[in-house]
Amino acid sequence: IKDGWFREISDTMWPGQAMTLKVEKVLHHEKSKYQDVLIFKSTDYGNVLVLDNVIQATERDEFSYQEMIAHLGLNSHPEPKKVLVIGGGDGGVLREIVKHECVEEAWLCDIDEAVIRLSKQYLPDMAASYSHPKVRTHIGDGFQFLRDYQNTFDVIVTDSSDPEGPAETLFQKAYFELLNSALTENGVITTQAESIWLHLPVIKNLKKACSEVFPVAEYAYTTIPTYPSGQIGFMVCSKDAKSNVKKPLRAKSDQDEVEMYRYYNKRIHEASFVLPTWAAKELEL
Ligand code: AAT
Repeated sequence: IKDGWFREISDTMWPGQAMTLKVEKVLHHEKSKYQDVLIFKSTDYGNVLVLDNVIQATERDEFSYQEMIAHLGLNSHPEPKKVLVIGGGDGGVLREIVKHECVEEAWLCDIDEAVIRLSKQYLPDMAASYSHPKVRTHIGDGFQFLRDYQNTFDVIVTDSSDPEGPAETLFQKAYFELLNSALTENGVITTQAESIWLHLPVIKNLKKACSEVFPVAEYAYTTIPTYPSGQIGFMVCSKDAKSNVKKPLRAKSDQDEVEMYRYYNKRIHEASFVLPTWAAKELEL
């Protein structure tokens, strides 16, 4: 923070550019066991969660990311009952998951208790679902956690930070193999899969790794002003070779959608898989 502005500089992940937010007040700053955790109140984006100088969520635009990473997967499964989030310590993805009545249990495994503790304090709308009766919380590394589960979860959402830092292993093929075996028969995953403007080679590798493990592996994206370049994507994968994740399996009426979602709807589900020509070409395998 300099002259009242937070600057998201990363010379390796987004060289030569940086999102800047005006700071009203620093609410909390600590070094947790795994990362530097900063929470500040911005002038126009509400409270902001920053890990190792990278913006993870702002109250103003988080719904576009949390809804899409959750509902693209959940609505691509016929009846998700047991759902797991890896990462996602702010609780926003959990909030979206428990909106689905068919879900009986929503588990979360984040590596850093500080993120959960501080989100409850400073990001109450995202963290509200921690008190939901269907929710179970674990603190630990997602990669290690998954080793103990086979044939258990219908949908797994990996809401992880960028590959530099504690989330590095969550972008590797061995991780997708663990996800695959932790899933039930026709299980579905979504994972944070970076921006086409910045990380096409990373996305290409992710798509390749996912396609080697899952019969269906597609990239979709959302728009979000406070993530680098305003766009971030997801890998959406299914164990069911016949499944078409590009179209929701379970769709609500327009009226019900307006009540349930602020960003997601059945048209944007389909549209989010349509890529600009250059990116589509790069991601052809
Ligand atoms: N919904 C907020 C967006 C995030 S949060 C990423 C979370 O992943 C953090 O809470 C962090 O503590 C957790 N995390 C990191 N590594 C691991 C791990 N190995 N196991 C479990 N949890 C982990 C993502 C924002 C994307 C930013 C885009 N630039």
